[in-house]
Amino acid sequence: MKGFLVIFALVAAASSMEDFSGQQVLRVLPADEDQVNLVRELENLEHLQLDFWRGPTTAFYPIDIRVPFPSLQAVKVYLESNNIQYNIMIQDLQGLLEEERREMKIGRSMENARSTDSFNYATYHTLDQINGFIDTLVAENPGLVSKVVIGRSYEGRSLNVLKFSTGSNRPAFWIDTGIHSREWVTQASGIWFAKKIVSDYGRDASLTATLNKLDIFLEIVTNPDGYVYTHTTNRMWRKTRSPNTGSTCVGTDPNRNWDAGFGGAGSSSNPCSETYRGRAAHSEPEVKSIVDFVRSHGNIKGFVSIHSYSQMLLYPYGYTSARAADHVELDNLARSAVNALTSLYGTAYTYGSIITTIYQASGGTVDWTYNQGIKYSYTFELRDTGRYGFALPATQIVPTAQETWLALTKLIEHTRDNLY
Ligand code: BPX
Ligand code: ZN
Repeated sequence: MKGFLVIFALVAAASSMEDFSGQQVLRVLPADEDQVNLVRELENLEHLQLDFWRGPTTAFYPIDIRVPFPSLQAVKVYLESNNIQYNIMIQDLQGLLEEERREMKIGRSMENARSTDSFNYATYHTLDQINGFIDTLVAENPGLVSKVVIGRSYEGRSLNVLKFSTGSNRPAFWIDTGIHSREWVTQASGIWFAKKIVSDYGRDASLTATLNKLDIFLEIVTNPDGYVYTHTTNRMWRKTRSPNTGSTCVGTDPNRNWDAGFGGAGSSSNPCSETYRGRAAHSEPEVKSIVDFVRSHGNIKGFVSIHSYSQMLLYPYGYTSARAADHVELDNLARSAVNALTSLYGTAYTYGSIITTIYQASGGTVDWTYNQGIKYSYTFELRDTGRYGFALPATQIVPTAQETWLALTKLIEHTRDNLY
């Protein structure tokens, strides 16, 4: 009887999870704008259920599309008959995700939740495990780290922010990871950054000087409802989990929901779209909580919002092709941050304004923070460039976090040394 119940529980748990069997991720290479537009037409065919992981943008920029099995033949025939070049980036997405789950079970079985020293930074974790890590880190470092709850998610989860501080009323630097829930390497990197900060304080001269001048705020799971959903139901969930009136489609893109060019090009009014902007600016509690926090703090000098994938360091603007007033300074600092990042493992990054480097996107996080007067506003797109995309193997977590930290350090030091 007990054995039967265990098997039943396993089958039930497995069947509640979205199955990606037979699905592939195609990389499409449009040769001209006509081909880009032909691919755009696929986007409008809702019955195909395509998930655009990246693009479409413009000619020669690869477009990565997750294609459900029933649509695969039709999409391939469409591309071939229009002479559009493509290759299969991920042959077997379900196989990759099953490997990811196997690795998680093994990886977590080795750690001792009671200490951040025995935490396994090289595996992916659930929300409960990350919240446990946060509380343990605070308990271990009472004079340095505290937890600030800035609000509640749509489903009522606490929005936890780590505060690293050695004094009061300091100017601050903000970092968030995981605003798009499926970008798992970002939350995992956020955990590693938190441990790195407490390990370096009092040992590394530059980080110590930073924390004697600036507070650092770090929100690791910025979209907790989405993150839980990626573990329980659909590994490829990007948006929030708030319902939309008049639609059966759930969720808003929290990186199109900010009051900066809200509603403009590069965002969708369709609740079924992955870039749905929401019914109004700041409609999502996950976004509004940060807005309220930034406003009430009043002295945030640097703001970094971390995504994956594409290997890019981006700065405003995304909603307009107008140059930011600080364009030259932001660009020079981006170059120095990217050079530092690349120096560790040779990982190639591009950098520039959002609209010129990735694509036009309205209602994005750092366009809003920049317009609020936070000069050092940046977005990262971490590893990789599409070989694994959102299903980045856990073996790449620590190297990704390490190289990103070198770039982040450049941004933080420059902010520290150029307070305004
Ligand atoms: C990043 C910052 C501001 C506006 C857009 C971006 C790109 C980001 C997005 O479309 O929200 C891309 C991503 O990280 O969500 C997913 N991806 O393309 O890999
Ligand atoms: Zn993202």
